[in-house]
Amino acid sequence: QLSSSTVAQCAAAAPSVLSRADVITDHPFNNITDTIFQKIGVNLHQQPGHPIGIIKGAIHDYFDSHHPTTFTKFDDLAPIVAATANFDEVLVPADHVSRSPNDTYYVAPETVLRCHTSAHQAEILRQGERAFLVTGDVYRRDSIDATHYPVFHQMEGVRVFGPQDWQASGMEGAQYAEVELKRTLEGLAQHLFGEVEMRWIDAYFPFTEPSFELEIFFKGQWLEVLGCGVMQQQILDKNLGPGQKAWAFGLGLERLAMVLFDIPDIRLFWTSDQRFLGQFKAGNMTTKFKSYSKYPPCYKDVAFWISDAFTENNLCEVVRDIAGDLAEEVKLIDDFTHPKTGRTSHCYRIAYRSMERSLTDDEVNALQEEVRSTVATKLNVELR
Ligand code: FA5
Ligand code: MG
Repeated sequence: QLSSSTVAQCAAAAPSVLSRADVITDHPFNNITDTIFQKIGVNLHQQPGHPIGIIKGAIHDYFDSHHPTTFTKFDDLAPIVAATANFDEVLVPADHVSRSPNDTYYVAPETVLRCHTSAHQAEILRQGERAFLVTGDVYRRDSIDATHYPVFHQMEGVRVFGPQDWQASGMEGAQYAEVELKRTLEGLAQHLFGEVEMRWIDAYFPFTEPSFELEIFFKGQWLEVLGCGVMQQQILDKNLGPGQKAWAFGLGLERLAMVLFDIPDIRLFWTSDQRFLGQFKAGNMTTKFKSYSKYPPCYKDVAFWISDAFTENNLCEVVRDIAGDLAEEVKLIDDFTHPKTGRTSHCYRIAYRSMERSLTDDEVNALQEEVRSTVATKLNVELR
């Protein structure tokens, strides 16, 4: 038995050095860019003074001090996983959109950058763990804005119950798990935020039933911070044995940190600027981030006739690979279908902004030119 403060190591612990050639190959299925490769191994969640590390620590504290069960903690599992672990073992249907290379980063057809920490549920259940927390970096091809980033951090929690747990309560096992899940997560939200407005939304995940999302009211809108539910029986039966019930949750650490510390833009987590990092201290939950001078954004539009194969995620990837964190937002501002030809034109507005300095016109124009020419050659669209 590991003590609750020990972070469990496991056979799949991340190698300290991954070479570019391990991740970016010329396999036709490979869709990993250098921008993404450079994030692997940074492990913000392992830096105790970084907001992501501070949040992880606070959640660990909550489970250590407010929950009767001892949760085994994993935070060093390699982000490159078998596609079967990421999808099949958590019952993601064969035709589910998340499997598409438009949404997920593939190293090869059988290997992906995990798109959620749920990729580790089955393997850890097979090791016989009944209560565990897994923290790690996860990767998704996604849109670009203040709350979405292609690399972010999740924490997965799983808690298994046996009949002795629910029989005394007079509830069915599944109901007991649901009640205990919501109590645990509401308690967590209160531990992190004190009084905060929150609401439960019905949701769908292939690996839980029923499923829920928790939203927190932040800067005038509801922000989804986690997904959870009662684990599908099949996953438990197969990996742990029959007769048990369990809950599981997966929460977004950036989203929680943004609410807790008042961090306005998800890109800030990746900066090395001491004006950001210097504001946070290990164990300190009461920091409110003070924006340093915000440099002005620069907007550039690009319009083109799309083809059937066009996707917004592919466009965002092109922009991100060229502009990196200088790309603040990519937004569709016009969508027009020509009445005669039936062709569709999209116009996107790209906001360029640095969190660290003023961008020059020349610099932004050069980025935009490169975006335009890459869009034209790589995305098979016709510029207007
Ligand atoms: C999942 O990833 C499920 N695996 C969660 C889960 C686990 C459900 C166990 C049930 C049982 P979802 O895609 O909604 O669900 O992501 C979970 C959380 O990650 C979100 O609530 C949000 O807080 C965060 N998140 C999702 N996409 C992004 C993104 N692009 N950038 C930052 N945070 C994100
Ligand atoms: Mg969701």
